[in-house]
Amino acid sequence: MKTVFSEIQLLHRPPHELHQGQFVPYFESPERAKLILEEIQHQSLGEIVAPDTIDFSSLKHVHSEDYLNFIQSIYTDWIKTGEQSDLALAPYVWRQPGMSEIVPASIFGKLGYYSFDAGTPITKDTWSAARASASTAAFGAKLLLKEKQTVFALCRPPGHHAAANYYGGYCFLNNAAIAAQQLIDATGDTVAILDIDYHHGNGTQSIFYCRRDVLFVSIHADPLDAYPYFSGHRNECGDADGRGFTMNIPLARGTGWSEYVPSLRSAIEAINHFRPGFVVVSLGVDSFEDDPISEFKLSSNDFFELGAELATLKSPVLFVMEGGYAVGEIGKNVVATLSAFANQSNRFRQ
Ligand code: Q9C
Ligand code: ZN
Repeated sequence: MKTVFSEIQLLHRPPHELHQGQFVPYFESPERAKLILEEIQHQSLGEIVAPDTIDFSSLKHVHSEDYLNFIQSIYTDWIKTGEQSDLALAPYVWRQPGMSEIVPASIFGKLGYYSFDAGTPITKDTWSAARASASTAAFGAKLLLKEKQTVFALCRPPGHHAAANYYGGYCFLNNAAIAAQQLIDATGDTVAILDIDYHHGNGTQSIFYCRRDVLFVSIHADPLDAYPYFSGHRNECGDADGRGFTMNIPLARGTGWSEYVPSLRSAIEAINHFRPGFVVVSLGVDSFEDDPISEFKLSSNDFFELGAELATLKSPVLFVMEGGYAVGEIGKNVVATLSAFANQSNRFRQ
């Protein structure tokens, strides 16, 4: 299995985040990606290739132009006001339904307008890293089309919380959505996105909510009890043309492998029934038992089982990296999933 990775992704390094009212070290650190890369090399998963840079017009197939302009320039706009250069930008006011939709002219007004949480700081290198992450996903899609073999897009910062016109949850550009759209634009085929990050992929869901060419299926912590709180309930199943093409499977905190696997199998069954041209797997390993911000109980061994179960998907698969914050085990857990997938696929497909 080939891996796509760009070093530029490592540049985004906020010093801290606002977490439950306190400043704590940023969980979504560049070390995460470095450790995954090292484990891929250590276990000889396959070749590692660098992406070319995605063009702005491809980003516009998923994100609104005004949002892209905002995320690209907000930090430099702020520096131009004469503020310190080593700080991280974060919003502190948001709009509720019923309030004005006029886009504010001020920096902090814009930050609130284009975001949904305060825990996702923007630094001088955020845009470069986010664009490199989107490039990694898009190049992964190209590689999948060219070589017709499973590809792993080692994306960072992650993407599944970012919607067409807002960021949050450590995500700025929706890498999985960008890859899916790339596959659709190149082939005219359909895509299923299977999101197994611990947190609901609210951004991906919202991007494809009214479309039937993309089936979005997500298994995640119940939003009654877990971030992002306002998205991911079972009754969210798509709208307009997309009604029936979003499927949410929320699970209780404390869920272990034996409770997880029936949901995983029904998700895979729904996807195989849809018969997509491609499957994009939003791979978060924050379902791990020792993840510092999550409450599922998958063990490192369970990630081998997870990879083997995913191999029952019947369409070509692009893996896109999302969350996972237990840095000590992140490499092991990701590579366990990918290598078990590769081994099972070899046995059952060819
Ligand atoms: N700092 C992903 O796994 N943090 N995002 C909650 C506030 C948000 C996780 C506490 C967690 C987002 C891609
Ligand atoms: Zn997550």
